[in-house]
Amino acid sequence: MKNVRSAVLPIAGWLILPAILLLASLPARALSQQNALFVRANQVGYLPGDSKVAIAFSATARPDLRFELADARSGDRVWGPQSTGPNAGAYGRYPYHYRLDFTDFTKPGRYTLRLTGAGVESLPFTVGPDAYHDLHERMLTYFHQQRCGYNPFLDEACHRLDGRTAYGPLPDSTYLDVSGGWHDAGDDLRYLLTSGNTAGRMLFTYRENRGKFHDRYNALGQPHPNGIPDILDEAKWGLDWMLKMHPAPDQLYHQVADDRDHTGFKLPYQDTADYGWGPNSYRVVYYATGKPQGLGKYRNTSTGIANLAGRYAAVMAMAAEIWEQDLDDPITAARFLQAGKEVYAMGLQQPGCQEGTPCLAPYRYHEITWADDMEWGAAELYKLTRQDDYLTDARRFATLANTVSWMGADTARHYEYYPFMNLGHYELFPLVDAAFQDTLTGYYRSQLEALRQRALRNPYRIGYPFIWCSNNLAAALITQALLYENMTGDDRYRSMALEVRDWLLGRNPWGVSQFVGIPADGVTPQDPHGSIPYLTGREITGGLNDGPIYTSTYRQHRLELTGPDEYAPFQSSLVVFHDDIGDYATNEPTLDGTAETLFWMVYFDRVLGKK
Ligand SMILES: [Ca+2]
Ligand SMILES: [Ca+2]
Ligand SMILES: [Ca+2]
Repeated sequence: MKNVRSAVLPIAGWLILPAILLLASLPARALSQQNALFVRANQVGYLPGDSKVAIAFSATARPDLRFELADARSGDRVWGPQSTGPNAGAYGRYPYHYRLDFTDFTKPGRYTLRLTGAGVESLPFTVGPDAYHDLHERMLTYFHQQRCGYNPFLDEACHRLDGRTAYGPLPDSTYLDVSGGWHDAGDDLRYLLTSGNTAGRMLFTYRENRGKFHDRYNALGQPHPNGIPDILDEAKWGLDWMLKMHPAPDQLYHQVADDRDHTGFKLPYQDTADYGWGPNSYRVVYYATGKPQGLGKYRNTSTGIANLAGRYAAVMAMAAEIWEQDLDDPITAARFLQAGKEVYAMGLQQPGCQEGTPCLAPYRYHEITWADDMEWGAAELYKLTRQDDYLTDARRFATLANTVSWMGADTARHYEYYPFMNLGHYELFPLVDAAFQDTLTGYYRSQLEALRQRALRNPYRIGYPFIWCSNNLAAALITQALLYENMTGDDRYRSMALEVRDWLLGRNPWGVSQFVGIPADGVTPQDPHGSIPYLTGREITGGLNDGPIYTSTYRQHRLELTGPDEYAPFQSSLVVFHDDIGDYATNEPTLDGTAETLFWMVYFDRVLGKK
């Protein structure tokens, strides 16, 4: 969840000068808008077989514009010049956009894209089968610095007194050991809602790409190999915490701490937030009652726990299979499977959604879908147990989950349709007859088609709404398009997925990759919102921002930027993005959004890249 209140207080001294600084520091290009001409490409690059479309945009019509590719080192032209074609339409504040298609260029190398004779050039990028080489391994270090308990990035232990219970079957404030897991975003809360999905995305990514992961770190995230793929070490950190959140066969806790956390930037091991037991002391752990909760001014509208329970079951079943088969650890595997079965049964008893629990502010994770999660859980449990009840359930929940999604919608509440794509349909697919398989692929196709229709309306081919965490939607859309292709052999949505991938990696109005530090030599977020990057000054490599947001939504939150906006020429009345530590709406990396990208980062590297 967002570090909602910390954003308003940092660096008071900077706030005195913004007008002067803004004028002084705006790039010269902003001061001559009439002649403004820009080009954007994916900063990481393209596989040889990818559709490859860069974007040029301009304040004025450029009917004679041409473009070419140059060798990044020598500057020699290697392809083109080629006509840019007609104006692809307005976007944001620029009325002219040109789609620069160089799909037929496949020769591996490092290149830039130049607007011929205009003195405008893209950042360098790779074309080649290794363009995505090992990016996912670098991204895993992001999760190290999110770890609660022992944090290997800081080499410090935090929140060792978590927690004391609320709403639980035991008396209020009973001590329960729920240390571990991951902080949720730039703050120090921990949610089963997002962490369960994060562990699930890691296990899914592993299972789809067995044998393709490095071992450079141990279980604690220290740089010593331990014989276990690092993606499984990371997942295990979350799994162990999830087991603690399920301390008895019929009990489930879902959240540690609440928005009282938002007292400003603080290192996790020096947590000044006070939950009634003094600063840097015990924090509250919430039981999943499936009913409205809130200890302060605000309450949620929870109706059940099946969203959390279904995912919990899916994750534990996947873990059981991997620990048994790949790590030869049947004892741990049995523990995972037992936990999964128990929590799944709790989900059957309490259909509906457990939302995040607010306290002082109304903001919360507002998930309303649960059939998707129960479908996923039932499908995974069936794979391990072959008990018919699970398959019957999975089919029933699949029909219920259907096409319910943000895909194709203009807007949605915060995490309303979570996770942002339903893995349940994909996991159920191999378990059912051909007719039901057609139904499942039809669900995916109808969602993707709705997105494609919307995407065709703008030059970037972006069909998702710019609600809060738009990058999470983008990441999920790519996953779904690739999985649909796996299921059907139908690649009609691949190019849409690539356009979205390219947006995330810098082919957007601001020209900023949405991943901190990826690529290493690119233009990436320098001032992400979060305590650790702010207080240590260190790069939290791999973190995916929450991303661009509708300007109207941004204004509602009345955020204060802490410095001049270096991307001011690219903000518009439609959508904004700020590389500013004060902007927790667009520039705060998130645990689960980052996890969602792991699957396709590996896919572009180890599957499509090696074809
Ligand atoms: Ca390892
Ligand atoms: Ca859901
Ligand atoms: Ca900045």
